[in-house]
Amino acid sequence: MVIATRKTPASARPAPKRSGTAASSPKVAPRRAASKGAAASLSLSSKNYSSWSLRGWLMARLAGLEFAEVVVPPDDADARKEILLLSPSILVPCLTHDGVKVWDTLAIGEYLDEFNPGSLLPRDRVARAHCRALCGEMHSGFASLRSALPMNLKGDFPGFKVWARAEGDIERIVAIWRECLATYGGPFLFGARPGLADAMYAPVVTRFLTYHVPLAPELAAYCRRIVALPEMQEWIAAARLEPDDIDELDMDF
Ligand SMILES: N[C@@H](CCC(=O)N[C@@H](CS)C(=O)NCC(=O)O)C(=O)O
Repeated sequence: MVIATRKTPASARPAPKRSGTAASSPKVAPRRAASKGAAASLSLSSKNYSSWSLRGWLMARLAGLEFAEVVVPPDDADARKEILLLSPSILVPCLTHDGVKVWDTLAIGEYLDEFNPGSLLPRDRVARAHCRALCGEMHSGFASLRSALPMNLKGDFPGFKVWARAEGDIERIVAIWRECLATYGGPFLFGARPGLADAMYAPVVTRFLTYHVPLAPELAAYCRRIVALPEMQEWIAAARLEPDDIDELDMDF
């Protein structure tokens, strides 16, 4: 079996500079947590198309976990099957760390926040409940947006006509982002540093950019801020290197 693994040595990279108040906040958990000596791996599929892979990967990076990527090759059916079977859900992402296997992206996010407390979830109980609620909303909802505007980082579709049903999803997401930025003061959804909510909504950000969804200036600025994160730049650069002729995958993007 061919498993493409790539180590992402968090400790070997310089701590990313954050914009706005992010770099100056002293009261947050260090982004680069010690890996506690435990080997970790995260299964992923296409970086161009797989929104769940992006969410899980971004969470792991934001939590400072050192991990190897186990990439599902699009063109090798046997290897693909074998990697997907590493996860009880037969889906990516699936995190393996310190004798623990965690699948399903939201569970991975919760696990990572326990690994590095405060790295992904707000420390305040009320804000944490709010964060969990809107991450849950992303996890279980917005089906119209997901099917009408699939993630495609290499795509660029100016003038794209958004299906009416997806408009409702977009309005709700705009309301969520507005409320978060107003309540917690930005520049990220829950304040100074990007966290679980930003990771959950990151593939929505890229969809809005890919399909040129018109946004108010402060929300367009939020989208630019997310794609400017060094982690996002790294992911997008890798997506651009993927072959163009990946067959349309039968998955929930
Ligand atoms: N609810 C799951 C959804 C995961 C999911 O749908 N993953 C897709 C990729 S985006 C998948 O693994 N599809 C199977 C495949 O790649 O063949 C989660 O939160 O992780």
